[in-house]
Amino acid sequence: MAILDILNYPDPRLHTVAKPVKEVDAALHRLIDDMAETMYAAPGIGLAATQVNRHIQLLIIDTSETKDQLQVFINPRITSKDGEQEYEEGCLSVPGVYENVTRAEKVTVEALDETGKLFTLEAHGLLSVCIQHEIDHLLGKVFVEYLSPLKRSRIKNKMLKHHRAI
Ligand code: GNR
Ligand code: NI
Repeated sequence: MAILDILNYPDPRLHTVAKPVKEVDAALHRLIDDMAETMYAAPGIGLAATQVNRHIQLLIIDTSETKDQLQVFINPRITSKDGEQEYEEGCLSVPGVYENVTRAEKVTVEALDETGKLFTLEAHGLLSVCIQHEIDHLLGKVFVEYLSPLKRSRIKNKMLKHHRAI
């Protein structure tokens, strides 16, 4: 296993639209393992392939307290959305920034699991937020794009300054 580099906002590669996964093979399993190690080490509760500069429709999530309930979503599709909730979101690609975002309260998602089997999941609360946040990454969208232009430009400047300091 290996820890992968995570792209930082405003890296333009974060706006790449991911392509569907064609085959669930050994190379994909290796990427899933590496992404899991990267997510747990960060630590984070979700990671999209986009964030590690792999532009395929793959995301992983573990919202459990025990950090032993990895959920793998390949070629995910949201088939229904219901209600609204506001949640203070963070992102491994925008370190140190936490802002409220309003999203659907409930989502139904269809995806393939790590064995290539289709499953359907109804998610609420944090899991629902996380699924929507990760699917946005696959569409090339970062959560700061839901904020006002002023907030977003302040975050962009903060990130660029931080980068220069290294
Ligand atoms: O670790 C993460 N925490 C989090 C908190 C609130 C809403 C969404 C998230 S996802 C984030 C990891 C990440 O950046 N995934 O793309
Ligand atoms: Ni994120």
